[in-house]
Amino acid sequence: MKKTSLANKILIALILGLIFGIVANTLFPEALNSTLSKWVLVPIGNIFLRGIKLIVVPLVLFSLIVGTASLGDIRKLGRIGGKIITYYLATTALAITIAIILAKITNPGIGLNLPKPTEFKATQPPFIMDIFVNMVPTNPFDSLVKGEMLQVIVFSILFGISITLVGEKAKGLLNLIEQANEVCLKLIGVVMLFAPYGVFALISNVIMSQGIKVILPLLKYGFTVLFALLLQLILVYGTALTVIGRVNPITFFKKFWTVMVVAFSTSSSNATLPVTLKTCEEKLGIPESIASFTIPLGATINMDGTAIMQGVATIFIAQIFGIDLTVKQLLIVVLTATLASIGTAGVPSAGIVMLTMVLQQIGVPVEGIALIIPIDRILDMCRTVVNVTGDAVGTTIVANSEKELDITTYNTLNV
Ligand code: DAS
Repeated sequence: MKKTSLANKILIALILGLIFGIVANTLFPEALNSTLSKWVLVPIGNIFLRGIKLIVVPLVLFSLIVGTASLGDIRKLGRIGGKIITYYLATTALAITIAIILAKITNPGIGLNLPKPTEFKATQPPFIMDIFVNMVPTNPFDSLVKGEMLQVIVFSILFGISITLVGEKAKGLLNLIEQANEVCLKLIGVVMLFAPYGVFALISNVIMSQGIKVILPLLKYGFTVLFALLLQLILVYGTALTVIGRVNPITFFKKFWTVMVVAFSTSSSNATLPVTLKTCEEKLGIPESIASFTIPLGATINMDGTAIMQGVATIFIAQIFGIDLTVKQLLIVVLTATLASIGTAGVPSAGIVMLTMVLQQIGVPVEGIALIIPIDRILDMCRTVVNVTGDAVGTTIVANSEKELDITTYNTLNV
């Protein structure tokens, strides 16, 4: 009998998880659900999440050093860095614009009219410029231990550049790091064997605990976000792959959907990073030297899905407090949400934390966030899919623009 591929096992686990979650939420007594969740689903889900997270820091460190060093000359690094950062900023700004236009059409918050709170009890979000200043680590070992991804990225890129500048004398060190990177990639495969169980546990636990009922009152807000995410996925990425990347977008999504399932079930770009890298290099024909530079960078600074949520949430919360945002305030939302998505960590619900920064910049009561938190878990799963997909789309486009995309591998479906 043909062995079921891991991808199919993950899809089956996703479907079974959704069904089990709905059945449990509808038919099982609350006591049974909480026991199941506490003793079975949460532990299994957390083991899977921790399993993939344990690889993230060493993988980003080694893959970025290898990626930066193997790009060869600094000029090429600058060229690729320039291309990918331009793409990331452009698609994020486009994502927020789509989100704001859609939210102004659906007006999700009109009619709820809550009284404006007297004072803000906002958690103090980081000052925008601090995000850029703090990117440079004072102690890379401390950043590695704490898993501060932006700082790990900056250190890895600078270290990789330095290896290139040292040249032949650092060849042995580079080989060692390349071997460590290979081991990390193999370790992903080992951990991913547990993925079907982890995906089942994560999905069924969220649906079992949140259920469909919690979504109803916020349906309009939720569907506006979901529709904007869908537009970004199909319209923006489909067009970018076809027109700029000059590759078949259908092929891309046929090969990338397992990564999207992992992103959906983990709600974490960081946790999905190992699978994104492996898929880009083995299925999409993207050279390691490019993917290991652009994917970790994107997982941390490129979050189109998060920017969409922040755009729609800002309009929604302003409307529920009867605040009509001016065009100037909307432009500030575009800029702030772009920067906020750069500073958002690739972990569950990080986008909500940074949303406080966007709301404060335009004087909208932060308390409104409490309304959207109940359905944010489900939306987080969906926006993480867009975050991760945007990274891989940009990487595919840049690889092809550098004439380094292995188009045969890309076009071969059963790779
Ligand atoms: N869950 C985050 C991620 O990993 C995004 C977010 O919270 O908005 O991409």
